[in-house]
Amino acid sequence: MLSKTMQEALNEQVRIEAESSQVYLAMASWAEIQPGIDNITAFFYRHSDEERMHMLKLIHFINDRGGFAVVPALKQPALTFPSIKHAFESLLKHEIMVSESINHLVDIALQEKDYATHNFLQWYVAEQIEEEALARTMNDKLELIGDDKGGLYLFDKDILTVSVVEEEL
Ligand code: OFO
Repeated sequence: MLSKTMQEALNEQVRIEAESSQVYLAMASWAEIQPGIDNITAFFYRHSDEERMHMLKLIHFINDRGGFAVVPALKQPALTFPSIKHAFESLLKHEIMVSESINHLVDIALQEKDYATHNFLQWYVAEQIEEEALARTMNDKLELIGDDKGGLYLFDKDILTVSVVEEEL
């Protein structure tokens, strides 16, 4: 059985994962109307779906442990971006915020001596390491590319490889 404190904290994470899904969905919709970046667009759509999966995993866990998962109201995310580089910078910032939130949840699980939740959260800890690393790599590449349109063309091709690698993980 989840403590009230643990349940509230997990429900807050449900909101964060749901908002993450919205954030990346908005990036996908914006990217879709930019010319020539179909694979970046697909990456954002897929990332949005993954965040929804992260949210659902939490919802099932809360309900399975005798709690009640609350479907949250969501705020509207940023809808447009000055450039693709800005979108990916914002993605990295968002993932760092999510990692901090997961770490905070782990702290609470330990304080509550809730070892089942602590164990469950390790999946999220590992996932955040991957997501942050991926976001940093993409930002580094975009930094190198600068305003080079040919570079962006290759980045869009390259992101297909990232998608394949991610699916294999
Ligand atoms: Fe849910 O991992 Fe990104 O935010």
